[in-house]
Amino acid sequence: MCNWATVRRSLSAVLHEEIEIKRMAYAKMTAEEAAALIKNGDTIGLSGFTAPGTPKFITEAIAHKAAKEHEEGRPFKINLFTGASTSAHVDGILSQNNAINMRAPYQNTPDLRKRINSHDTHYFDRHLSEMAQESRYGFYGHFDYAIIEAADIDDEGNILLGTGLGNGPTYVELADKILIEHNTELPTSLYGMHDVYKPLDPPARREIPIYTPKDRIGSPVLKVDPKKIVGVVETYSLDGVKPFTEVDAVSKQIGANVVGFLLGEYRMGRIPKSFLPLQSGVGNVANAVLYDLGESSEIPQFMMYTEVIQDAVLELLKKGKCTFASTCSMTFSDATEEKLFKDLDFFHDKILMRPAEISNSPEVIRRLGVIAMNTALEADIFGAVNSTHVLGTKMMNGIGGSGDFTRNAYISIFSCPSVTKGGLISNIVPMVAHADHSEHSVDVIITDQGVADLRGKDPLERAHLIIENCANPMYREQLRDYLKIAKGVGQTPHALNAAMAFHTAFVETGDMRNVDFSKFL
Ligand code: 0RQ
Repeated sequence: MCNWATVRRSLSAVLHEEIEIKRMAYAKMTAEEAAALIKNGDTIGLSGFTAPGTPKFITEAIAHKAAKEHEEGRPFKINLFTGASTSAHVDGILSQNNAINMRAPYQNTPDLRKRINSHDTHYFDRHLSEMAQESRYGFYGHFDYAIIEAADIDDEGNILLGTGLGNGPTYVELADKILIEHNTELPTSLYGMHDVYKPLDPPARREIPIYTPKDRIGSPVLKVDPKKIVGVVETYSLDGVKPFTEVDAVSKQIGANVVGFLLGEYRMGRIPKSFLPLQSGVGNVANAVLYDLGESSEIPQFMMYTEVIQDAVLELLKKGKCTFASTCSMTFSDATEEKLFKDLDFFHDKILMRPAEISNSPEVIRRLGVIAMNTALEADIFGAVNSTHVLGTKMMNGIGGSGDFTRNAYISIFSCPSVTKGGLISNIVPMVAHADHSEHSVDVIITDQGVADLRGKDPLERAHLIIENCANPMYREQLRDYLKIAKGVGQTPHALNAAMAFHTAFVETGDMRNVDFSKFL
């Protein structure tokens, strides 16, 4: 058994020589030396969730190694498993060098997106809550290495993690060998902000004992077998997350509509007086919604049970509007990350980082009554949502955690602009070209035009609400025409030969407004 008091003492002594001496127990190496250990075909699991907590230097060195191997005519690709998306230091540079054979469960970099869509890289996007346990079940084969970013490590294999956890706890258990990136930019006073917990697997699985977002159930450090650690690379870097762009008018309007909807629910008593924990996806709209919630004097203090907290949340915590955030990662821009580190004493007991299978646990999400707010690429008139495939075929990012939260939330909200590309694309379509979230899981659709509350509505009622409240006026007539073509056949009327007419109009003419339903009448 580990003595946490001793661990805490040794971790907080990082500035003293004592811990430096202890760390000598592990082989110190450069990122290049670490990369030299990696062989073609190796399977690697990384710590982290989005850029935070994700290694940055060894992966770059692996990319350079791949480039050299390719130049010399030898194959070199790795299989790469993470918690979620990574960064230019991982998916970006590895994809530029065509060094990824298999990738899961989520990504968001343009270079990797290209490799996936051109079949250079195999990719499967998985519900993020499932990745760790499925790796443990052996679904994804043998893990050769885990690469973990650490704020500190002691000689007993107790790792103080960085600003994101992901599936690190599972990957260190499964991998033959562990490489550590010891990032000295990360303050050791992060100690106490992690809650590392791994559930037992079936048939031994018990409840995950989280009853409020604040509940701590695991360990403040990740305990690994020190004999597996084959090298420690000293690094120094912030996470490199870009700041948000100025919120545009459309995002502002969506944010206002989301807040208006939540306020209405609150006034009607359908959200309890003490409010409910919020989950918010990533991106500008999600950030705008949170800022707006912070501005509303009627919305009471709330907590978050989410997978990612962005810049807005730090401000809400500072103001006291958000009182606690349970998350998998602190996806802050560098400027906000610096603010956090400077004021860590204040934020220390207000943020808890958990592994992805806990931050995204369907069991906990359902128990806590989380209100989920995610972004759609497109939604159809009956309420199905496409989050992943542009025009039904091209992978954008992946399902990420949106499915974990949507399916299990107290209320599941999807928002998106009513049109994209200056109106060439309607984000409300007759039938989604790829379905990630069915109408059974989606409760509310919100665009800049308005709100469609789908709860308790039958399919035709939903269609009318979505067309009249959420579709852009420039597309409403065509959507009404589509319903006429469908002629009320069946409970969920579709004209199967015309269901993709919006998408085909875009593919053929570059503008969905050119949809011509006359041939179907
Ligand atoms: O294209 O890059 O060429 O400008 O898609 O669209 O409006 O910038 O939206 O960045 O908020 O991302 C669903 C992708 C939205 C994201 C998605 C084009 C549009 C633009 C991006 P450009 P925006 P956002 C938490 C939960 C799944 C995972 C998830 C996502 C680009 O939110 O990946 O929710 N979600 N995880 O022009 C064709 C349409 C389009 C379209 C937009 N209908 N057809 N192109 N675009 N709508 C996070 C984690 O899980 C970690």
